Amino acid sequence: MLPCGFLALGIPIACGPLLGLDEYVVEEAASGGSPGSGGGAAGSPDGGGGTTSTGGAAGTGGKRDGSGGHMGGSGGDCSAEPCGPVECVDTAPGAQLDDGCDEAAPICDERGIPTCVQCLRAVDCDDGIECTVDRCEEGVCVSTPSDALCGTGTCQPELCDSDLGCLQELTLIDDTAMYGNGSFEHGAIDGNGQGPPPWTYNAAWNLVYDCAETDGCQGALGANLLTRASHGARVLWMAGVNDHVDDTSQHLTLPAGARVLRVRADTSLQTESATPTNEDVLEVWLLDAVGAPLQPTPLWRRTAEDASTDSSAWTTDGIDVDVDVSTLTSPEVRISFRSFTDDSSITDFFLDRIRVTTLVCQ
Ligand SMILES: [Ca+2]
Ligand SMILES: [Ca+2]
Repeated sequence: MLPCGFLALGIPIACGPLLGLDEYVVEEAASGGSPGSGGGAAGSPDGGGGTTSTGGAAGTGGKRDGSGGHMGGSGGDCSAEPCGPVECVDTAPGAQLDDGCDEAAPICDERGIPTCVQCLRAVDCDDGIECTVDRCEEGVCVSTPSDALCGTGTCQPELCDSDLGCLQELTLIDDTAMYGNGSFEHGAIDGNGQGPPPWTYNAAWNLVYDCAETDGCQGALGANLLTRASHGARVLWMAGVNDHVDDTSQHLTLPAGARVLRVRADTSLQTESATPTNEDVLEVWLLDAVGAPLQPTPLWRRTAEDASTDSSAWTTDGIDVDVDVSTLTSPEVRISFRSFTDDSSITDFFLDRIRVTTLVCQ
């Protein structure tokens, strides 16, 4: 270990890990008493007598008030840490705000060149969420959600959300007939613009098509760019004609304790023109039981500008949006997929594998 300086009576002060250990002990001790007050005169060789932790405290006190330590040492080698400029002084116990630091990084870490950090130990990083593992990594707090920690939480838990704590994710719509037929594979298409259930379709013609029978559905991009389903054989085919409004929706009953509604679907958005003058739009809305919007804006929105002019490929989870439902006054809602087209340049909005879940704490 390199000596970094000498105190008045020629007692060397060591740099690096040894000093760091001493300073660390001081930080711990400070939370139970007054930092820097013990151990006699600053920099005095009899302030503590060497390698005990109280001796370290004395040395730290000296450095803090500038009367001793490395910068003031006589004839020492100051080429090694912590001889550089300091940005802070450890003046407060534990994780409280030290001189020279701010709320974002309140702790003055005096191991090495004094530097403001978020934390020295994991206990400085408690985020108040029961199921996150809080660690201090090189002065920065890292909180990692752990589902395993939700076993005894206050919710009926399966998942740890890093903001909300332990939650259970319940399925409202998936690709099964029991849960909302989100891939449109179950039940009849009746030919009169309705079916399959339990979706409600508001359109003059069918919106669900079997794109396997014809080995692909032909949209605006033509016969060389046929569209198939992303799951099963059928797709929800919104828009596809000019001057039209299509709506596909389903009633949902949110379970008690629902905090977040999560809506996901695969998308294939295709258009003849992706210029701003093509005003075709696809939106996802959360509505109340009689169809009035529960939010001032759609949960999700894409236009013809977001659509492809040369590909019928699917985007997995092209729709992936969360909405806070914790303050809704009624658990009875509708999830609605709605398209609007203008009077030129055809756009096709294909959807499939719609999934809706809710994160619950009860
Ligand atoms: Ca499907
Ligand atoms: Ca258009």
